[in-house]
Amino acid sequence: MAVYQATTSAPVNIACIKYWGKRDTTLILPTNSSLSVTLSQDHLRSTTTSRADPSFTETKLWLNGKEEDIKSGGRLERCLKELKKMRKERIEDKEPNAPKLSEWNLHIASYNNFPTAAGLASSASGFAALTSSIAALYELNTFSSVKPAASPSELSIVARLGSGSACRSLFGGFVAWQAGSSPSGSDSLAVEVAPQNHWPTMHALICVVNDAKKGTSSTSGMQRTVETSALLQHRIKDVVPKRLEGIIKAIQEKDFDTFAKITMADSNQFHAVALDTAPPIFYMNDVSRSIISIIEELNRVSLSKTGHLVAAYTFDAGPNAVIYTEEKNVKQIIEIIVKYFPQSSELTPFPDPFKLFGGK
Ligand code: 2P0
Repeated sequence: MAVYQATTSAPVNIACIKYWGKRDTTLILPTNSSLSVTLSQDHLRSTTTSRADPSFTETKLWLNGKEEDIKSGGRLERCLKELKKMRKERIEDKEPNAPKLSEWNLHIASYNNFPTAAGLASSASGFAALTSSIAALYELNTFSSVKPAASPSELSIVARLGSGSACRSLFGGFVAWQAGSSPSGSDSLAVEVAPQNHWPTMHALICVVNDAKKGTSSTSGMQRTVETSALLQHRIKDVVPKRLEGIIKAIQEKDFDTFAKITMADSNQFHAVALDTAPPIFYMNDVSRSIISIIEELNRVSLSKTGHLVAAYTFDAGPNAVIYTEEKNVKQIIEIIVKYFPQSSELTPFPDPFKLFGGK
């Protein structure tokens, strides 16, 4: 008896131009386009195994070994429905011998190798791994040797139904999520801006300031911002389009100074719109702000000596910092961060406070 099972993994991505706000909360359509870097090392990944079997009486999901409820009409159900539809219409209806996997229940098990929901983008890698695992199980990416039944951008639409930022983790390297304008969401998808090997000297250092679960979830926080922040409207209309154009050009030209300037400005504006929300949302803490001061000072000195910046900080919906820097500066940045925030690895198991790990 054949076994139908697939395991894939997907990494976290860290946005340089932030997604914050939905124009459609069910289809997860954003109010602005965004751009991120997908980390390539093994530290921050979700790995998902999916199995389809005619004997399964219901579809079940385990997250980090614990069974989770599957909410009727929820995000996971929408992803599964879409993947089953693709399997049926693109493979089973065309190929009479293909097993009817779309009619069978699934057992899905997913693991994160890092803290869940600590502002380290666990939903991004989680829904990306889940989508790619079921796509592999359903042979959506391999069925035809001429053209896959579903392209990575089409699969990014499915991952987006699970969590907005997940669509960007379907690609490696530098990735844009185009907001799109169709009410159906058919053009709200991820595209590759440049593969990782285009700029192999680019590194991301993750400083884990706090790995506790965050206070205000991104999903509820961003809708409060949409409802109450006037600054968000200015950001959507007047700021993001120009920044997106600028950072894509900077990536294409491997212009670190422009990349860094735009990344830091966008992180700061994202936290400004969080503060402009009623009631206000605070994601950064004093340690986060100290890291900003350290990087700003390093850049000021470097700019006066060499005419170039050395690093860019960015913060998501939590206090943890991600520092983008080029390979030649990694050692200097780690040394200075560790000097200000000594590691205590013998006292705390992974992840330590202020733990740094590099990733391209
Ligand atoms: C981003 N964040 O672009 C931004 C920056 C957080 C700050 O995407 O409701 O977890 O599942 O679509 O994807 C967090 O939002 O929210 C996020 P949902 P998601 O990476």
